[in-house]
Amino acid sequence: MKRLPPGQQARADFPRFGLIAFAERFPAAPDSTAITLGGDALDTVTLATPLDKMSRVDQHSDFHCVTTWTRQELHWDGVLFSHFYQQHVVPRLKDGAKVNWVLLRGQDGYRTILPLADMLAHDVLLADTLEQQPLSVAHGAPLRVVAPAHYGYKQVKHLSRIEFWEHAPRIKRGLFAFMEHPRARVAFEERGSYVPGWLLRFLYRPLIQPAVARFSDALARRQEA
Ligand SMILES: Nc1nc2c(c(=O)[nH]1)N[C@H]1C(S)=C(S)[C@@H](COP(=O)(O)O)O[C@H]1N2
Ligand SMILES: [Mo]
Repeated sequence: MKRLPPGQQARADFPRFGLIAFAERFPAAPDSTAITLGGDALDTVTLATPLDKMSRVDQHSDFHCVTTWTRQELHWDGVLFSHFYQQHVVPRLKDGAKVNWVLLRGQDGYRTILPLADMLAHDVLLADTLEQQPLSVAHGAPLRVVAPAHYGYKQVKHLSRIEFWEHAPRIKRGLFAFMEHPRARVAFEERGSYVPGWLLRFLYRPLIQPAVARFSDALARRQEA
């Protein structure tokens, strides 16, 4: 077995997971592949089928959630974000536009930011299959970000909108601002802000089981309805 990053513990399954507030939120259009591009670097445009005809890559990688669980060896398929950026974004950039930050938004209202440089890394994908099956609603249908060097909370599911900004957009989290790090690199244990990563391990671990239960109950209820 590969060594795990600092503070992580392997689990055998791959649970549907996230901030509790998102357990009951589902994508409005899990079959729509449309992505809207926005931000101050270009004029807003919606691409109906942005992945069509792009060359595909597959990837085996480990998935690390900030709450300390890791699922090893997932098999994703999709397109490289760097390729997507070259193909769909660069030709649309306004003259003199500077892009330093990418804001990623999901159909469920979830959002987060990453530096453009991190998004352009060789292993960042826009993935639409997992274990050779189309992405399920549980794991991010129709399309999600896969960025294995970053904690799960940067890997937006149900991706519907990508924005390109010169300055970092503010993600308002109020009292919970400590739960957001602008980069969230797993190797550096960048779990959050203001509080060291090793300390957050112990704060987060007790939250895993209740969150897994909430997310799986909500999904079961949705599938019954
Ligand atoms: N749209 C959206 N993306 C999201 C989340 C979410 O609630 N909504 N949760 C994040 C968190 S904290 C984690 S750990 C992973 C969980 O991915 P999984 O449900 O496929 O295990 O999704 C991330 N991306
Ligand atoms: Mo997470």
